[in-house]
Amino acid sequence: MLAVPNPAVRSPLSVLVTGFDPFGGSPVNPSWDAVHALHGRVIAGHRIVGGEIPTVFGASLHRLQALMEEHQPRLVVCMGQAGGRPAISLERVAININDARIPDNVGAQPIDLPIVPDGPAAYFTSLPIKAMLQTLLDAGLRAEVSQTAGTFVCNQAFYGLMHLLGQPRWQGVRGGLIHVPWLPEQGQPSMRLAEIVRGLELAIGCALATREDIRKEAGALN
Ligand code: PCA
Repeated sequence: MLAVPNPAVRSPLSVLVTGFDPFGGSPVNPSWDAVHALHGRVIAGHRIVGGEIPTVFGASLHRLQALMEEHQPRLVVCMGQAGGRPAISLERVAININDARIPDNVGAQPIDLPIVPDGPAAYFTSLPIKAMLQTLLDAGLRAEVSQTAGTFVCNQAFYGLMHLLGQPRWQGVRGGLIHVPWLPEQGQPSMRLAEIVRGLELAIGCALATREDIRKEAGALN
């Protein structure tokens, strides 16, 4: 769970980082393990607040919003597992659709339903994903810009996050979604937890330091 509201460790400059609970029959979710490892660290003068989000349509968004209200972060990075992907995926776009391949953790399986009825078809991340990509590649980590976050709970949280961040009260707060590969014990392709944690740490540091993203085609950064 983490994210305990402890005034002693609260900082006016916080970064909210969320991970999802295990789903789809797996006993672990590396996104949560990585967030757990980073909770409480300070990166570029910002305290990292880690929170767990249920892999449940609707409830995940409510939890995310509650964490944002509680911690008033400057930056929000949602993390999720994308089994089968070989690299840390910096997600560019969230789309306004729930189309579940498998049931979520309470058995819901929405098909072709909008996340926000009458909302825009898509939102782009406000994270500097090209600069983050460059930082991760320079550190020798496998990383990519991804053009789809899927249509399951992670995309829903990402869309909901960007929808919220568009409201005046969250003006100036940036956010987005990062997908991570399986851990070695879950299957292949995989990435070790230490690499995922390092990648997340570097990505957050880069996002805090970068106001304007670099403008380079992703393939040119390799
Ligand atoms: N990955 C799923 C939901 C929770 C998670 O970690 C997804 O990509 O939608």
